[in-house]
Amino acid sequence: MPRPFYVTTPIYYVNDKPHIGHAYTTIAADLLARFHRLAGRDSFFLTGTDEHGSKVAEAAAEAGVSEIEFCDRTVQTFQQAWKNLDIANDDFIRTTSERHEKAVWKILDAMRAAKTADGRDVVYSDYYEGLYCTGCEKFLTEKELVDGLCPDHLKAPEKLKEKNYFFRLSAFLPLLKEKIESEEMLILPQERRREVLGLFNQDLPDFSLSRERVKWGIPLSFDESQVAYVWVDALSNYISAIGYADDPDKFDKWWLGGEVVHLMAKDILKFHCLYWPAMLMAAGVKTPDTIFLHGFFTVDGQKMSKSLGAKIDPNDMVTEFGADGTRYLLLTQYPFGIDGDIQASRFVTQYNSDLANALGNLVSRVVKMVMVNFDGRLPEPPNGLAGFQELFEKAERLPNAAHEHINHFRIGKAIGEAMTMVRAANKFFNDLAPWKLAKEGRTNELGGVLYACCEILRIVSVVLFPVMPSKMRQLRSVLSLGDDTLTLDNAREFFNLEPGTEIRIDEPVFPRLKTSPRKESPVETEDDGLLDISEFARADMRVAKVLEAEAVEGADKLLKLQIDLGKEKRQIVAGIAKHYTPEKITGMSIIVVTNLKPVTIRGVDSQGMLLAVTKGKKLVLVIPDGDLPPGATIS
Ligand code: ME8
Repeated sequence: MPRPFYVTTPIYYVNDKPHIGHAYTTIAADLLARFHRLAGRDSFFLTGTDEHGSKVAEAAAEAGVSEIEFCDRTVQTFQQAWKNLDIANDDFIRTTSERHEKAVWKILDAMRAAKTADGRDVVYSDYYEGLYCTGCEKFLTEKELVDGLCPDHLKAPEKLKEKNYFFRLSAFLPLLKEKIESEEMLILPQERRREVLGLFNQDLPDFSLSRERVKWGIPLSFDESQVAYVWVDALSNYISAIGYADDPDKFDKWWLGGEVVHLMAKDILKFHCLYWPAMLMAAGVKTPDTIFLHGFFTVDGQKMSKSLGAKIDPNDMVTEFGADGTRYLLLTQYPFGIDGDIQASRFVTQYNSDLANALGNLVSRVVKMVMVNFDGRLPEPPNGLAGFQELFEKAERLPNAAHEHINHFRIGKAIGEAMTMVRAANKFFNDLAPWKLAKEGRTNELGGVLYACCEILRIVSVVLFPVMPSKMRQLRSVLSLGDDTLTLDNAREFFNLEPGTEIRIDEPVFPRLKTSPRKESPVETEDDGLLDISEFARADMRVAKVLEAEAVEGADKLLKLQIDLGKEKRQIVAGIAKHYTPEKITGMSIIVVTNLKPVTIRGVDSQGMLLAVTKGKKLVLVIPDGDLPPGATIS
């Protein structure tokens, strides 16, 4: 039996409203827990809220209510947002709860009782003086300030001196480093792991476990003049919720016996990758197995920080795209683990292209043909149909391939595999033109095509269930399937649908969304393999000027180009070296597709693709007519 899977999100600050950054981590954690459950693994998914600290006290005072009233109110906005997004967390931890308070006392007691290898106390009392930003809830170093201000909050920090209890971090660093190097505690992606290992070369002073000035917090059991430092309080949520202080069996199962995975963005790397494991080591508790730090994204190029910048309310997205559409869109913008930019203006076209056209249309077309030609009963499986073997092999690989991706946190790739399968099924359907088979009375072949597509849809409905639980349940009910067969094992079987099963659809699973009145196309268009305008419009093509060009070492067809796109400069790799010398192409204006996923070709990063025409054996660049400036959009 695999180890139980325990996944957490950060607990979010209650003085902020939920935005799509919070939603991103929470949806990802939900997906992981659901996927592992599909694969037969016992899973527990925790999220919650971080409710202490001076910022919350300030916000409550501003709202004219007590701190706890303020928290009670804002916690609901998080809980409601998660409900709207169909988040199935197993527990919700609040740092103002009694069980949490007990756990904080317990871990602090354990740390206080601990001695370092050379016999010193792990926890000691001392004075701390520093520049404190109430926005960040932390002391900032001079180096971190920009023009004397906190760069995140644009406020000058206050100079504070106070008595604190300190944690002797230095005593744990060598062992902690070893754990990270040996991957006993795995930090992912590798780039973040390197970043954490780099921190060991810097000065890592002991940190405070308590605060004297902050009043809204958990008072220390051994010194009521102090409250637990908000990060010590917050980090303990990961164990307080699963019984560290009050339910040893539960704690044994999920923490000691489970695979513990913390998800978050890289903004809180140091607290999670250094302070938290060091605290656990001091308290004699196992460290987490994996810390996965996904990317930090911007919205339309703007930073989405706590108090500044653009934010998108996930509830608004749910209103527009539904819970499932929102989950799908957020998780497919860029690979999990790298930074990205979210461009909300692209959501509708992507929804229509991926969900309404590719997936939704396939369902509608296949099921309607079963209803019309086979009286709504699933026909017999195919026998020797062109392209079926190939499709079948792809489908057979899908569940394991997706599982493997999920095991390695490649969420976008797992979803991508399922969508590639959907597109392959569409192609199979189009190639075999079942509408012609129906006209010609070739019932066996027609039935075979429809059966094969229903099978693909069944497999896809399992693999995409963790992403879009309610839509995939809807799809499964079209195929008369319930939750009893909603397992990865079931998806691994082929020819699993019983001929004769009732197959019916009353309304489209993914109705097309209106783009604009002018572009609107009727619901349920037949997919004839042509792109609709909105799909084509997703390609962002621009005029670019070639600034520099050079050959790519070891690749005689490739040139590496530095291009000017008006607002930015980029590097692309193009297979035109046989047709254009670096000298000839330098200075030319060309046309580049700019919104492709970055790729690495022969070890060289390429962020875009130029347009060229094949003329016999020659390649000729497509060039703009007239003197157009770099960055001009091709529409
Ligand atoms: O830091 N891109 O809470 P928080 C991606 N209470 N993810 C984002 C994001 C963005 N632009 N913005 C926020 C705290 N997130 C502490 C945590 S845990 C013991 C205490 C997500 O409300 C991401 O998961 O500021 C990030 O780590 C988290 O929200 C920060 O949430």
